[in-house]
Amino acid sequence: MASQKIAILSVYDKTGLLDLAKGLEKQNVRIFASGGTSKMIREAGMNVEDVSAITRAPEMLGGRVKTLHPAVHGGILARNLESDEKDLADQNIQKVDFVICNLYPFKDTVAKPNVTVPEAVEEIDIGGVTLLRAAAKNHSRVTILSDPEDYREFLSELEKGEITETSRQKYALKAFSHTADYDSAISDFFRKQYAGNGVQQLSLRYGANPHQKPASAYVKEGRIPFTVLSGSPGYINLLDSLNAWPLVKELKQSLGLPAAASFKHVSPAGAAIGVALNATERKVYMVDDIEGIEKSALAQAYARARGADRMSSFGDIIALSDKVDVPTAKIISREVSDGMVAPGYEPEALEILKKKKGGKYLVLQMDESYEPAQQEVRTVYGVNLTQGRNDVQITPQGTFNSVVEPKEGADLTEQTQQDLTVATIALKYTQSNSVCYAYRGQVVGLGAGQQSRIHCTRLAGDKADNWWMRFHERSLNIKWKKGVKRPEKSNAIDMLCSGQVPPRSQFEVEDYERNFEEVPTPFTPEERDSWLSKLEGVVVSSDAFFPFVDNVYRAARSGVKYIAAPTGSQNDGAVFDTCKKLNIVFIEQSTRLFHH
Ligand code: 93A
Repeated sequence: MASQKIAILSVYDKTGLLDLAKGLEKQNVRIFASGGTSKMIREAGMNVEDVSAITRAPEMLGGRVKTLHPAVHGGILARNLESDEKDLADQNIQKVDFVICNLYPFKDTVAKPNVTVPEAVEEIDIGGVTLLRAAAKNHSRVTILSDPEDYREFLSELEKGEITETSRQKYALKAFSHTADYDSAISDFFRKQYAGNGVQQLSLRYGANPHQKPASAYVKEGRIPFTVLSGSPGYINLLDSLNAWPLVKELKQSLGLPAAASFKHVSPAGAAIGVALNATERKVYMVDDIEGIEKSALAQAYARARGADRMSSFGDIIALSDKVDVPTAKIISREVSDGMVAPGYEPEALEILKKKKGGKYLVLQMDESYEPAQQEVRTVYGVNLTQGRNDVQITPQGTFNSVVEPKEGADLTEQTQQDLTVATIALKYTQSNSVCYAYRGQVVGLGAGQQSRIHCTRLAGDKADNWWMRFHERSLNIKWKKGVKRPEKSNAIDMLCSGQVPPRSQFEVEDYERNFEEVPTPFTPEERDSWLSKLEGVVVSSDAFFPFVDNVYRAARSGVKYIAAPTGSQNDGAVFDTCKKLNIVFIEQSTRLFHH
């Protein structure tokens, strides 16, 4: 006759326990159980022995040691090996076949308001986790049940004789997941208690919206890679900062010049490297009065990044690749902005920034040496999604040397490769679909987050056009009323340059016209066309292939002479032919760069 099977039961949640015990008893399984579990079974009139009958030691330390004993774990962990059998025989230990265990309610306890560390500590299950792990480890022989939902299925299999290998595997996986989840709840609790705010975790006021509470940022190991020097970051501030920082870091690495980005809603409004500004650019970007700007490549990079689309940059998060100097801080100090991230700050620059927004301006210092983990994880609607990080490097020569059209004699200058690099690195951190126009080391038009590619190409192209209309003499020589603020100026210039004038309603007219000493004449379609035709040498990059030739037509309207995009569309041939007809160089950029 086969030897009697043995089960160890130790459950906090006693749901279904008596039915399970009844089923085990019916199958002639010998039941051992820890204190409370055995009491419940015994009081229901069934046969049960205390675990102490195996350990020959009483439960002690007020229950902290119940099942932690070699007699228990030897019986669970033993394999069907001669040497293991001998060890068990020498110690007079019997093999355990089934372990049924669920853990102290640590999560529920710490979810209670004002829970103390001692209260939480008492709910850290040690013996139960050990039972689960030991039995799950030895699942080739032992069955581990950690979920009362599984009792019924287990019993019906047992009635038929054996627990199948597939079931044992399934239960083992469940047990391992249970302990992993349990441990992460414990480390989560202690991270909040002991790591100190801002070290390994940071409490946030709320998530994407004020009703999304609680919210925090944390890393599982080590330190958060930034320090809060001023203000307190919000959830979206961090989404922006943690996308904007790698963008400027990579621009600097690839192009060797200081770089800047201006982010809003997790896409760049602008991004640029520190190419020297000419006098007109300084005026258009509203930085012509900044002392020392010509000596600071970083300040010029930010002036360009902010200058691309001043409307979209309103309330931005700024990322800078280099230590922030005074000219850069001065530009930032008078713009409407939410916060910034940079690897360092000159003391005087930091003083200027700390005064912004009545001391509430967010200033983050990034740890330059920080390298994120290779694997990214996020949760969407309760489901974890993981992927390898997008660590592809975009470099001028490495990425943009494969000219598809024209077949011969394409003129790919260093400037072109540089601008393509700026556009493409910007796309790498832009919500898809995305298309970017760049010129002289900066983004001049970016279309983000559109479901249709042509809409990205149009949006970005229209932005590039507006940007270029700002260089028109009429825009440059606007006579402002005294006291008109910078955002109001940006708004009025945008109205004029994007063809929104003359305004329609009387209210709108009044609102618009009160900005000017002398109201500028709206641009006629002919004036627009004539000025736009003067823009040349713009580059375009796309985060994925162009499915239709309309994208090429649209790009060509904004002075585009170079397009870089992945290939693979059924329409590739037509796209190349259209480029050829319009005298546009098509460069294959072989990596798709969707970003979400
Ligand atoms: O405090 S413990 O970590 N020490 C132990 O040795 C131990 N063994 C099982 N808690 C221990 N358990 C847990 O006790 C089980 O995980 C289960 O949640 C609970 C069942 O206790 P009782 O049978 O006394 O109700």
